[in-house]
Formats: sequence, C-alpha cells, structure tokens
Amino acid sequence: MDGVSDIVVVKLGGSVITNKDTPCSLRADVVDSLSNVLGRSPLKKVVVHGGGSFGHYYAKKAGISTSCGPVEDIDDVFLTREAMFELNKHLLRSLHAHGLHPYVISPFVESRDEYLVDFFLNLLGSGFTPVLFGDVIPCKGGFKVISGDDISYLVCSILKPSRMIFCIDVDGVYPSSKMDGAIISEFDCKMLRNFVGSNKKFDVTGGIRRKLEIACKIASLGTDVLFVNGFKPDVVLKALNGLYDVGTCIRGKR
Ligand code: IP8
Repeated sequence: MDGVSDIVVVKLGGSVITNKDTPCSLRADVVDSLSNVLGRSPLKKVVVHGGGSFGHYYAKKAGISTSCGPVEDIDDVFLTREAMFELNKHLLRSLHAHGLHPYVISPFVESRDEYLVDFFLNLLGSGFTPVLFGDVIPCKGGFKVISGDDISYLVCSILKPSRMIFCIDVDGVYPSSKMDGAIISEFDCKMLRNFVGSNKKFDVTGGIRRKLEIACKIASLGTDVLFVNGFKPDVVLKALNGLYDVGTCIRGKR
C-alpha cells in the first residue's frame, strides 16, 4: 500500500453513456444507473468518460484524429469540445444527484508533475470526485484528440491506483472479432501481439485493441485493470467492490 492505492479510476465508455447511432444522443438512464453505483461505492474514485456520439461525431466530421495535424476550421475544435462539455454536463449533474461531488478537470495537460499528484490527492481528500474526459488539445502543428483511455493512463501514472475499471458496451474482451462465445477472463498482455479484436469504425480513437494496449500500459504500473459491461450496474458494483470474475481482468505487474 502506498497510501493512494485505495483509489479506483473508472472509465465510462462513450458507447455506454451515449447512443452512437444518433449524433449527440445521451443514454440518460444508463448514466443514471452508473452514477447510482458510483455514488454507492465508498471508494475514492476518479471518473473519466469518453466521447461517444458527442465528441466523436464532431471530431470525425472535421477529420480531427489522435494524430497531430492542422485543422481547416478552428471552429471544429470548438464544436467538438462544446459537445464534450455538453455530455460532461449531463454526467456531472447525474453524479451530483447521486451524492457525489464531481470536480471537472479539462483540458488535461500531458504532464506528470508532482504538482498533479497533490492536485488529485487534495481533491480526493476533500471529498471531491475528479472527472475528466476525452478532449481536443493543441499540439505542435495543430490539434489532436486525446482519448479518455489515454487520459486514464495519465491519471493512473500519476496516482498508481489499485484498480482501473473500463465500463464498455459488452461483457469483456472476446478472443475473436466475431465477439461470440465466452469472454477472456484473464488477459495476458503477451497475447497482445497476436490479438486482432474488433475495431469499431465510429471512433476516431480506435477499438478494443488500442484499449488493450493502454490497459497493458496501465497494468505495467502495478494497477489491476478490469473490463466490465457498463450496461450492467450490478456487475460494475461488483467490480468496484473488488470482484475480478465479472469481466476481463488484466493483473497489474507486482
Ligand atoms: O471516447 C474521445 O474520447 P474517447 C474524445 O475516450 C473526443 O476515445 C473529443 C472525441
């Protein structure tokens, strides 16, 4: 125990909290049930959320991706971020309605200063739940999307939490792109090299393979990583309570 390991980082996937078939369409009932579960957990939590049909819709339309590049019209940066703030506002209200005190942090600077450790610990110690989300950030030569998964890694590298939970739209990681049969209960990062997985076309930030790459980086920090079905609040609660057999787990390197 290093004093901060009772923290859990929870990433709420955009495909869980939004309906990706319709631009800017919130799954208010899902947001509510997840907020309820998060509100019931006594753990210190950092919540990160994705873009779904809000941020991804505008980023894709404008050709803004995870690679740094010029944007034709900087208004597209505004519109993408505005959509993310809109989505974030819904989530904040819901978390607050379920007894949490969300403290939104954006933009998230790609820095791992000691300052940030204290920044988070002071917030958590005061009873706040830091909330972050995928964003569009400036880079040399233009702008790029920083995904909520990348942000989760940055948060984990700052806080070294005991656990990181990815709430995704299926039960866990499937061995093949067909996503049928049983999920992988324990994913060994050595499997990554040959892992194909599905790559959903909607996202500008990549599919399950990219998620697993990030999850393995997080596990290398010593953090256990879980992929669970965000549509199943009881499963998310079990994961928060420390049960690992409710989805796909990647054991943190000890
Ligand atoms: O859904 C994407 O975050 P993600 C954020 O976590 C934007 O990949 C702005 C599209």
